[in-house]
Amino acid sequence: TRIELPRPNFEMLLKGNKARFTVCVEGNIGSGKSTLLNHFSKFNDVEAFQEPVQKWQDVRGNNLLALMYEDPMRWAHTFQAYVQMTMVEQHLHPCSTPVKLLERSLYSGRYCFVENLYRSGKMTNAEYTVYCEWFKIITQNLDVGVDLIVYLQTDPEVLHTRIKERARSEEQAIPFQYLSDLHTLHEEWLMGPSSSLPAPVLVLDANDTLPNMYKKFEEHTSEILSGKL
Ligand code: TTP
Repeated sequence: TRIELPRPNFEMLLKGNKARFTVCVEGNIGSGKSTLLNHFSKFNDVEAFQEPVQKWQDVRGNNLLALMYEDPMRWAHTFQAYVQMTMVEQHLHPCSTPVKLLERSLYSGRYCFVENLYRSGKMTNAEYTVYCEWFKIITQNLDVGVDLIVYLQTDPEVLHTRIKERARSEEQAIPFQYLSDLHTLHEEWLMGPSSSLPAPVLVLDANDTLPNMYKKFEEHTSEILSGKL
């Protein structure tokens, strides 16, 4: 007997999708991505998709984020594979407005976090290869393009203080070196002569106070809402 598998109704998905362009917000841990998303979600034309950290903290009772920080050699690949899956969901999710605003993307998982875990020996060559093969299949076959990247560029020293202040329990043992390595990879990917950039980059200095950040968001509203530099 054949099992009837449910099939996605692509026509419905396409009809439900009104997005004309996709903007994703990138930046190191604690750089203020959620603040930017909250600010722009007030606009009628924007639907903002927050990163699903809560999902990573409770995969049928398993806190994958905590496991990854406690024992990266054992859990980094499982965690990043799951992050990649939830990112695909965000990219493909129908959007009810012209502007789709994403917190992070498939690409920072690949070029910043996974690259860092591999280079620091926390992912084996086999794990890295499997992850990258999935990434390639996804990016070559699914509609996961972005039109503009907003990069919240922040010094790792500033982030270290902010992360301690916000006290997300899983992150309390993050060493300064980890933030500094992630910073280098964000810079390599977004500021260098990169062949792996999916879209043009708007760079905002995000070392500033909150009121000053809101001013910068306002100054750059037209670029962010038009998806163009
Ligand atoms: P971030 O994606 O940097 O989100 P954030 O909440 O720090 O953003 P902001 O303060 O700018 O609003 O990271 C969330 C947590 O998940 C953080 O502990 C890093 C971790 N993480 C990975 O380990 N691998 C990944 O691929 C991603 C996307 C996050």
